[in-house]
Amino acid sequence: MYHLAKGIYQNLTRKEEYSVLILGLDNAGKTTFLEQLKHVYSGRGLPPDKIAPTVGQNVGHLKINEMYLKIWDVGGQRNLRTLWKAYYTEAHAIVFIVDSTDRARIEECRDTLRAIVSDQDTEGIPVLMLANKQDRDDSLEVEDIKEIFNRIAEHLSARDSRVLPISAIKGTGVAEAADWLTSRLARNKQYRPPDLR
Ligand code: G3D
Ligand code: MG
Repeated sequence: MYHLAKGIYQNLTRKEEYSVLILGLDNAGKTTFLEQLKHVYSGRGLPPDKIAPTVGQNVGHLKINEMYLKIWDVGGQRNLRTLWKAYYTEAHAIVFIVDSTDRARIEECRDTLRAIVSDQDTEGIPVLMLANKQDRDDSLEVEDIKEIFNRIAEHLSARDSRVLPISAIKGTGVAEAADWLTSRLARNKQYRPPDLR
């Protein structure tokens, strides 16, 4: 009887959880974005001056718009990028962060995104591109970023994708990004169902 009751209880309390992968070149603002999400949706999160370059990974568990998300921020240095692939099969969505002020590496950024979206393990999952650092005067406009990424549109056509402007440091656009993400996770639920925890 105890075991039956325990089993029923566990079934009722199991949560659906989605994994979101935050990718992008090093210095794009991935960790700042994750900490800002934590700040907005859980009241916690590190202040920007306490964020060090990421070695390995950071994970955040957040409830956003009634959905449980496990958000992975994986290091973006070139030698760490080969590790990303290991996360693809588990991911329900990808957030790709672009440093809009880093004109010198915009091509590298585009090539990196192309490699991600042409990998068969990411097929069909929503991709949100965030043009970060929009608070800076020297940042590229979101339209310019879209133009650059248009060239990989053929890899994105069969799935949901969007480019949105944000400032991870100030929090501008972060709620809109989270709203887009959760709506697309829900829409894609049949295709890539959540994990039960
Ligand atoms: P990463 O995790 O992608 O490697 P970080 O990037 O989150 O560590 O951020 C890299 C640098 O960019 C940090 O500056 C951080 O404060 C800055 N940054 C992140 N987001 C924004 C933003 O929206 N606007 C501006 N102006 N800066 C941002 P430091 O100086 O600490 O290296
Ligand atoms: Mg980092």
